[in-house]
Amino acid sequence: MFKRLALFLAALTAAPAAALADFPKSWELNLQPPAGPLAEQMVNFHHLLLWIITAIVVFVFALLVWIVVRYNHKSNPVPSTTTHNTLLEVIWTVIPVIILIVVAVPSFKVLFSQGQIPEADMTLKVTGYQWYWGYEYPDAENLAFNAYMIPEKDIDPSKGQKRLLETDNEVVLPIGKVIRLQLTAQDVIHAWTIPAFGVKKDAVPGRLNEAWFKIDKPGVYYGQCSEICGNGHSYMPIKVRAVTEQEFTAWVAQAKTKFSSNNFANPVVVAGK
Ligand SMILES: [Cu+2]
Repeated sequence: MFKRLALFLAALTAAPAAALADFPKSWELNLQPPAGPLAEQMVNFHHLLLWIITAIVVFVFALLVWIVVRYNHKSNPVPSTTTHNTLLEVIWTVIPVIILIVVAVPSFKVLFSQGQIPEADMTLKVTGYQWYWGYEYPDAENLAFNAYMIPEKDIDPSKGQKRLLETDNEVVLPIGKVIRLQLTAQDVIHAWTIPAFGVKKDAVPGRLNEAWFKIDKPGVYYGQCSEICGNGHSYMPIKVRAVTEQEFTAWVAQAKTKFSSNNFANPVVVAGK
């Protein structure tokens, strides 16, 4: 039985094949395959925890079974009256401490690599609105556009379009680049999330939050607003298309013309004026 369980866990923790579009699937088990270093770290940490938890559960369950079988009223009519055992008490204090250290060290590593933004190759500014997202590319002459969800009645499944996840404008980003994310909101708190990138950060009105990610695999990635922000909360998905650098440059050139009439990029505020 343990062999089976180990096989099952091994299957769970094995890296799934690279997917070209990462989105939630029916009856999905496990996390979405990571598309970048941050998500990879998180998934590895999750798997480490899974093994530790499984070992603890198996050990405690075996102890319980042993106690029930060996020390029930019938097989052990005269119970022991022992109350203290120094060695045992030291062991059951020290071992959990060691387990906690083994968990804490990699957990801080994951936390620090999320918090410390490496030198960024480009910036993407995201603004949350009730109920859509605004995107700005400050490095591309403030290229700016909004992304609204495509309503269910206009979804064409034959084109591979996904209900509640498709947007009218896609966020296009280059692979292999460190992307700094700047987040804010205009009305209430929203949260920008792409599970495959390992990014989830609140977009708060009046504040500028920062996060970063790097995408290793080209493809289409989906996420959703992850902060309950009103009755349109479930209708502000995020769609990112990760492309090569050349494709990205070509897209920027084309997008500048497409979105040239947009003028909602943040006005420059000069102190004292
Ligand atoms: Cu929202």
